[in-house]
Amino acid sequence: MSKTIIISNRLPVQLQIDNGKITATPSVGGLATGMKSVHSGGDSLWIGWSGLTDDEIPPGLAPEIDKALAKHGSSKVNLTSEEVDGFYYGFSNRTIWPLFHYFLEYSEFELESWEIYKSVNQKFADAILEKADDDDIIWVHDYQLMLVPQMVREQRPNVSIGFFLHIPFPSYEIFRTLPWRKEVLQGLLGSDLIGFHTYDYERHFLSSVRRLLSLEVSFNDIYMDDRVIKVDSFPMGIDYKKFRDAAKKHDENKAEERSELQKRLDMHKANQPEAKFLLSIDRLDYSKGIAKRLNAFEYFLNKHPEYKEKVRLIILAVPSRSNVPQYQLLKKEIDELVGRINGEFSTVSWTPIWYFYRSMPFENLIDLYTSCDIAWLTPIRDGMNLVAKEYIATRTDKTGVLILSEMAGSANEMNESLLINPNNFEEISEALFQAINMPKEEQQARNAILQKRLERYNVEKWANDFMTSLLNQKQNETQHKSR
Ligand code: ADQ
Repeated sequence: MSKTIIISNRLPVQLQIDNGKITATPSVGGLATGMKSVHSGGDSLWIGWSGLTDDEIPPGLAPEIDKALAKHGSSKVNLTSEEVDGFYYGFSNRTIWPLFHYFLEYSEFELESWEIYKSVNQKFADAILEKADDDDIIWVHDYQLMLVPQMVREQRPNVSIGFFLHIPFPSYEIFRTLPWRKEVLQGLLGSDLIGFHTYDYERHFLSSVRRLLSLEVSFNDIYMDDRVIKVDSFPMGIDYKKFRDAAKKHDENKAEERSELQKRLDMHKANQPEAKFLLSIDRLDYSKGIAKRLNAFEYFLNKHPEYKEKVRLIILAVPSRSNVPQYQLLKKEIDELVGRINGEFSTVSWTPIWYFYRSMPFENLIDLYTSCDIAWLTPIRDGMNLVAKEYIATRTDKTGVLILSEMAGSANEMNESLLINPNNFEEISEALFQAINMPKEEQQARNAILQKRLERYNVEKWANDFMTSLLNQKQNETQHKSR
């Protein structure tokens, strides 16, 4: 019987080592939840890095770790700290991430980290090859592993391989600047199916394939040797029910069950019932446009002084990649901006920005989503942006306004929100004004449509659609070969 092998940089399991005792707990992230329907039972295996480098694993404990992971259908790829530096912090996050998000000036082209990226991709491919049979289905995730499909294909020509990119695929004019552009495309083309969040990313990819590899492309099929590779878009959804149920439970919480954060939010709301809470939640990443958003907030307060003491911006920034210099600089810039804006506008009874630099437990995310009147998300580029979808899902009474950058993949499916260009402060300021003054009925009418869509195209549907398309593609390819 064929099995499914999922492969991603990180495993969907958190490891803890306490006095030689190992515990493995499943992660709660979007990908892990979304893949639940695919990664279930004994016929599926997830391969990835455990998050611990070789020198962080206490001697003799490796077999115990393997056993703990096996209980969660997972198997680890071992990486040294040099490999993590070159492959993850280096090529993945200093070359591909900035380039694919159109931050060309941040992208470093270093031969050494490219070489490590290749060798680590080979390690992941070898881990698959060790476990895979010819009739297995392999689903490779994201930009850290773009060479894996071809590496597996070379050794197992008949296996079924799907690849999904979680970040944007840039236009040809950007992609062509990468010194190893052909190798990356060839790596991806080892797949039978290549999936993107949006039609635009798909189009950009096909254009690069046509122009750099001169392959025949017809609609969304690529012809290479005797193979046909399908390219398609699969917009990722959220676990709608999980967010919905959590918000309903939150609504029913008695006073003593409320979190400290919720109590604070309630207190401020009671003191200033007419004040509006704006919310933004992102990883601290330059692609998310946090600094621009702060500048736009300052612009708004200057343009509409009547809203001083009447709006409060809550910024939740999750620490991310903090040993990459660009991220350290960004952290400093945001700290300074928040300090300056709060210094300029605060009064004895009002601080315009509440800034949290940390990860928060799920319950507190729900507190914020359900308590804030407006979600304000301004990425400069974003593959999808799930926070926008999560905010809408938690609005049980259908109130709330979403202001969303048109540069986020999710903007394609969220036309009923207020879409803005994150570089246009005038437009953002108008959207904030509109959001603050939007009648309740209008909010509910917009959100009713959005919620219906999000409930239907949830993360489980995303995973199932991809798998169905991969299976169909294999059949089409077999027919193509026998012609
Ligand atoms: P990310 O860039 O991480 O993902 P996003 O899609 O917004 O961006 O997902 C972030 C997730 O982290 C959300 O599920 C959110 O709830 C959670 N989160 C955010 N802040 C948190 C906090 N402070 N504490 C705890 N959890 C927090 C990449 C791409 C995106 C793409 C996804 C999925 O960059 O464009 O949407 O993958 O493909």
